[in-house]
Amino acid sequence: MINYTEKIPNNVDLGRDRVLQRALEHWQPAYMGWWYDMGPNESHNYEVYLRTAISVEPDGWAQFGYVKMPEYRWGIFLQPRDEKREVNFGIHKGQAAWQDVPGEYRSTLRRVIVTQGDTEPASVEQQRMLGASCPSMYDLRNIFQVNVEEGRHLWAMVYLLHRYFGRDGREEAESLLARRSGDADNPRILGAFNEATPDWLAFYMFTFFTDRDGKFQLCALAESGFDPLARTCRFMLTEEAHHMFIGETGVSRIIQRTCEVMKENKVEDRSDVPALGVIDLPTIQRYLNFHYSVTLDLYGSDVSSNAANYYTNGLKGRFEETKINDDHVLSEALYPVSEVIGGKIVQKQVPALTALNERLRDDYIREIESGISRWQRVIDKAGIPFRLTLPHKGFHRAIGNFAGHSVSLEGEVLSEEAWKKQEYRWLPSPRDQAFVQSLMSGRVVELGKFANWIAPPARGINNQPLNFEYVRFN
Ligand code: BYC
Repeated sequence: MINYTEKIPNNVDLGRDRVLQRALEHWQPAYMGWWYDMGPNESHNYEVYLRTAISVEPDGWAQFGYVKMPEYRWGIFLQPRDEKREVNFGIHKGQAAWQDVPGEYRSTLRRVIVTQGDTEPASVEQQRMLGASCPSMYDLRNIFQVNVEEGRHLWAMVYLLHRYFGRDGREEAESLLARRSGDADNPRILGAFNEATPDWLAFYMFTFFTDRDGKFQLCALAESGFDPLARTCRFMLTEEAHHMFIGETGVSRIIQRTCEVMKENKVEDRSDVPALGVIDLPTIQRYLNFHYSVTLDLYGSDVSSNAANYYTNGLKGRFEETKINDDHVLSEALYPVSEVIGGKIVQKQVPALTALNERLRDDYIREIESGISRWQRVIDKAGIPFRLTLPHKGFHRAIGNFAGHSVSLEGEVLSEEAWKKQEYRWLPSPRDQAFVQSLMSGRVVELGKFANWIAPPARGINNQPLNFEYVRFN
């Protein structure tokens, strides 16, 4: 169980380590300052029907109730330790999992933890203005739930930095509150976390695509030989699942509403759809193309010596490492990666050890494909002849072997000029964005009411009805 009587709720017996406790209590007001500045805009007095973790056990960890977000009990929760856990891959395979940071891997581990930690406040910053245009109280509550949990994920990484990395760790923890998403001088570390999330379609796409990168990266880190990192990521994953649910159902509900309105109005020509106040399917496809391609970049270069070193040294594993049936050392194995040579995309085999980013990206793509087919079913059920497709892996990429090449949706290598001509057939144009935002010009918060452009969800939160007061504005 989690101890909520302390200033910082935790299940790591924080009270026994006074120095650490004081350091974190010193960071806490800085975190609150950041939340007041960069957390959801004008929300500090709202009472929100949120779930809070009460136990790290898989059953019954959540408790629901009204909370003012600045009073949310952010804290430090690790999955319980398995005394028999070992390092399961790389050159240290078979050793007892490390309870402390091995000296030689200190700076590498710190960098990975900082990169992970940096994404959490970044996403809160990206989403901070969306409350003003929410499509319902249900959706407003959901975005706030995501935001407070991302805040907690930041706490999770900051705990590791303070507990295991001394003074450098404390400095990194401060920098995590100083960088800002999209800031020209002090941006967030990874590309996608500096993009704007200007509207709710973008928010749902982000939670479907980008939070799922979170899932796969956390799964890889949950295999780490550094046990405290593995245990904290395991607990974070339970929260991540809900964020992806919000994304998948959010987009699905938008598609459903569009299809309903098209059928009601017997629309034949797609260009008539926007006039009906819903988002046309080609615009949804262009948003999908954008969020997918930007998220693919988050896996890093296709061939990466960093990734090989993380693996060899037992710091970051593969997705479901312990379920894979091989030597877990990868000294001989090969893996295919794509490359652009002479205007053509070709595949070549490279040492699997160097292709671990690509492998994780491929695992991710498989899961994305099933999600897209669930969205497609909504369109098929309505009998509308439209196919959602995933762009080619090389489309609109800025990191890895495809960076610097102009690849079409179908995977044709084009001249930059030819690509530019098609850009706004493939990616959201300023006009698309202006249109989507025009539908979301104000918030919808009457009990049980939903904006015209989105269908209600199948059920409410925690078995509450859809007309439940999920947020009290005071
Ligand atoms: N943008 O060998 P390379 C989440 C840098 S999302 C900018 O290709 P490596 C969440 C890279 O840092 C999950 N820079 O890459 C979701 C390196 O720079 P340095 C976040 C990039 O190191 C939603 C250089 O390029 N967690 O949790 O193998 C809401 C060459 O590196 C990018 C993690 O990412 C980019 N896209 O892998 C809230 C896990 N890609 O160090 C939360 C931790 C690469 O040479 N991070 N670079 O200066 C990692 O494991 C690795 O850092 C990466 C990159 C997989 C990101």
